[in-house]
This record gives sequence, structure tokens and C-alpha cells, in this order.
Amino acid sequence: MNTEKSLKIASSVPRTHTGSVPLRDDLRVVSSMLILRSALSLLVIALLLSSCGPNEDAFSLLDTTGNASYKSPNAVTIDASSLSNQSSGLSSEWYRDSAFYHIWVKAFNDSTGDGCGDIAGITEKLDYIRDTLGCDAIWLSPIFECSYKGKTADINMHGYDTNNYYAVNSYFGTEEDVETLLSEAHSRGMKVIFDFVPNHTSTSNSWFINSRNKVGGKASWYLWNDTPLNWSPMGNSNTWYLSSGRNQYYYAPFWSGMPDLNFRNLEVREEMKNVARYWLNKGFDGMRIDAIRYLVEDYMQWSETAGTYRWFDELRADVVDAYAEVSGGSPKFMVGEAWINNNRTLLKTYFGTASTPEFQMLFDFDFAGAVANAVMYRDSAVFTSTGFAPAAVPGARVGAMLSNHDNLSDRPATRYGNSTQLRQASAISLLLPVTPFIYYGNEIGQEDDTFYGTGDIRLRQPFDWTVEADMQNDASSLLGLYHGLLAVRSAYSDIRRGTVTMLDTDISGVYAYLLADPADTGSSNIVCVFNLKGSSVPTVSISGTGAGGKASLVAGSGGASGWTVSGNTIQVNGIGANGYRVFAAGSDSEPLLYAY
Ligand SMILES: [Ca+2]
Ligand SMILES: [Ca+2]
Repeated sequence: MNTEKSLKIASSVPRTHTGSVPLRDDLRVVSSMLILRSALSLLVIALLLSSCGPNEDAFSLLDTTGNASYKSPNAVTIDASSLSNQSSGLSSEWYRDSAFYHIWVKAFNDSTGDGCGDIAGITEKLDYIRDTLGCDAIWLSPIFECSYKGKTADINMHGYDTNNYYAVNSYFGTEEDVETLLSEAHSRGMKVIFDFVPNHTSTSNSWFINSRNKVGGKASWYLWNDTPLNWSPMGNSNTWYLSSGRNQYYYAPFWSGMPDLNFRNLEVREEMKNVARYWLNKGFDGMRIDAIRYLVEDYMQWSETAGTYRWFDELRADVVDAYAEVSGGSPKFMVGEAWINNNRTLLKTYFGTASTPEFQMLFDFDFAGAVANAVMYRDSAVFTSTGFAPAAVPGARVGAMLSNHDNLSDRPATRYGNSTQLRQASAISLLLPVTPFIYYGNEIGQEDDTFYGTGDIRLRQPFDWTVEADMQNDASSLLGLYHGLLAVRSAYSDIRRGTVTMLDTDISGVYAYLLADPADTGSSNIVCVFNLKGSSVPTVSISGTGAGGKASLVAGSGGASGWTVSGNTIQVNGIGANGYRVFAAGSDSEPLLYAY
């Protein structure tokens, strides 16, 4: 942070805090000073509570507030009698072997004919997702009651403005529909995670309305200040909005309609853990958590604060990890949206440490661009840049996608245009040891639809079931490629759990890598070959494959014929423009699974 910015912020700090910058949530930077300060502030709070009860008007920004023994009106506990629709037989790191299908619920499948996708529509299509496509896990876009609602395609109902975390969006169906979806998914061995938005709510949420009116014990559930502060976590200049009802400003860095909750309030901390428990108890297998960088703010820092890490540490230990210890509970997981580009060191901090693990999985927001750089500019960095989960944190894992619901990227069919490049990009995304997240529609080559606008609404338009029907029995289609390579991925733990070693090739622009699962004691490993050139290559030799005179062709483009093996060298003949091959090196008896 530059000095100029710091000075500006310091000048806008309320008078009551000019003498100190509170870091009360910081247990990672332990010092006797801080312990003393925390103890003193707890003492002050205790005295306030005991002498005159909670004084809501006394709340100052960045104070620790709320009742430590608070219970949610919807309080649930993690115990065997409270669990339903749990997955059975999952390994603790099931998410490493999974392939996720990312569903924008409003746009996927409308079972009621009202023009709006719904939960029952997803249940109808579970066999499509598992059998036709080949994914065994689903991420649902936000499904809870939200403020900005609309059924038609022109309404960008995103659901990140939550009105009620304990109610299903009525346009999507009922809680019973969700329970049916979970039950039906689990009966097929499929896992389902929900989109959890702890950082902010809608201004229409009753919590915020009560906070604005300083009633119902909610006065300090949000971040209020007498003056707007110069807080700018995403570079936006205006993040504080005047509420005339309270004559104070509230903090809302994403949008004036989505105010940030105050995670220094002990009741908020407990309530949001209860939301997670409530839905995990009902059978969800995990959560995709929104905007994790911005949970807790300090005066001088609005992302990556110690307080943010601490709450997610607690969520992991108190909630996520607790299920595996309860009779009938299935192992849960959380994947974080820490949207960070070109800074792996910073991103990795959200994995936590071996003793205090945090997110099991983080999205790699550099992946889509790295794949494009490979396919369009022959940059091989994507092959070696993806395995960055720290080995020291058990189970840490990277999730990766070619596009999602945000302005991360155009849909791949729009980005590439060229169908062989599109197919190669899709293949790369499925043949690396990251957990793939396939955004609905990308598997059928759906393009951005700009009819209702060029913003992110272009990425959220109805799934084209007519195109799907045309592709579903055609192995040579893009859907066929996804199905084929997901089957290859499912067959070989080397791809799902392996480490990447680049191999030597004798043709520039053709890259190959070895994938070997350290836990796999079988004789074969996987070798992937990608011709990143826009022209075909008559012959390329890949040396150092560990083939030992034996190899099997497992998958490849364009018929994938023509190859020989000699010692540890595999020679591939006639690999087309933007083509690829997958070999099992070290075995001559593996079946060819996909060749289009
Ligand atoms: Ca519907
Ligand atoms: Ca926040």
C-alpha cells in the first residue's frame, strides 16, 4: 500500500480511534501488546454488558460487538440426529477426484414452463450430467431468497444479494425440491455444493433493515460509520453509502445494494456458521464461498486481513471438518473464490498451513488465460503452472475452469471461434491434475449471448437443449470430447492426482508431459502430447517417457492412429493442427477410450 493512500485513510479514521489501529481479530500476529489490548477490550465489553446490557448506540466501527452466547433463531447443531441426505462412502479428499459441473440455476433447465430454470429441472438432468457429460459433482449458483428477482432472460437474477439464507428462492422451487435433488444426486454417487455468500447481504435482508433502524439487536451487524471512509479494496472510489434512516454510512464495496456484514460482531460470526451447518446438515457436500478476500476489514487494509483468515480457519475447524467426526456425516469441503491474478504466493495463503488448514480448494483465476496462451500463442506455461497447491497442506487442491459466470473470460466457444482450438483448450482443461469446473453450456460450445447486454448477463443465458440433443449421440462432437476425456480422467488417477513432469520433444511447438500419481503402484503412467501449432506435424518423438518399450494409446484427436514406441521414446506420427494424444506409458494393454 502506498503512503499517500495510507495518509488519506488515516485522516478519515474516526476520532475515537486515532490513537490506535485495532487488530483484535489477529491471532496470527501474536504479541503481548495485542493480547493486552484484546483483554482490555473484552473487559470493557463485559463491563458494558453486565452494567447496562448491550448498548447498541455505543457501537463504533471495528469494535468487537455482540453476545458471545448468541444462538441463531434457526440454530442447528452437527449431530447424527440432525443429518439427512448425507453422501455415503466418500473419501476425505473426494474433491480431488471429482469433475464439477457449474450450474447457473436460472438458466439451466426449466421444469415448470415459466421460463426460469429451477431445482427440479436440475434433478431431471442428473443423468445428463453424470452419464452424457461425465461429471460427478455440481456447484449450484446462489439458490437462496434474494432481492433482485425476475424469471425472464433479460433479468440478471444473480442471487448474491441474499434476503434470507434459510429460504430457497421461490422462483427455483422449495426446500423439499432441494432435498430431492440431494437425495437423487447422492443415489447416483454425485456430490452437490451450494454457493455461500457470507461477506454481504441484500439491503432488503431483515437483518440490514433492523440494523439501519437499530432494532432487534442488529445495530452492529453491519459496518456503520458517521463519515464515508476511503476504503477501496477493488479500486472503486465510492464504497460507503448514506442511510438516511440511520443518518450513518454503511460499507458496501460490491454494490450499494449489498452491504458488508460486520464479522467483528460475534453474533454475525455464529449466524453465518449456522447457515453453513443448516445446509450441510441437509446433505450438501460442501460450499463454494464467495468473495473470501474481503470478509473482515482493518482501517488500513481491506483484503487478506488476519481477521478474514481467522474466521475461515474457524469455519473449517468448527463446521467443515466436524462432519467427518459425526456418525452418519460425510466429509465436507469448501472451495474459495479468492479472485487473485498473477500472485500465487498471495493466493496460496488461503490454503492455510498444515496445522491450521483453511480452504481445501482455491480457484485458479489464471488458468483460463494460461490455456488461451497455450492454444493461441504456443505458451507452454499452463502445463507447469497449475500444480501449485502446497504439498505441506494435506489435501490442498486447485480448481480450474475455462470460464464461469463472471467476467473472467468469454465462453470458450466465443473466445476461440476456431473449433480445433476450442477442442484443444477443452482437452488441456481436462488433462491436468486440477479439479475441473465445467460451466454449463461450455460442453456444447454455447457462445456468449449478448442479446440482453454485453456484461455478465451474456454468460448467463439459457442452456441450449436443442444443441445438446444433436450432440448427445455423436462421439465426434464437443460434448463427445468432454465425455470421452472425462472418462479417461476417471480411469487414471495419474491424471487426477499426478504430478507433472515436462518431457523432451524434437519439434518446437509440440509439448509433452508425464503425469504420475505418487500413490499409484501400477506400472503405467500417463503421457499427454499437445501440438500447439496451427499446422499438422508429420512426426514427433517424445523422449524420457518411462515407457520401457511399452505404451498404449488411450485417447487422441483425429483418429489418433500412427505411433510407435522404442525404449523410453514414443514417436507420434501425423498429429494434426492443435491435436493431442494421451498414452499410458509402461503398458501395452490399455484400451483406447476416445479417438476423435
Ligand atoms: Ca421453472
Ligand atoms: Ca467484508
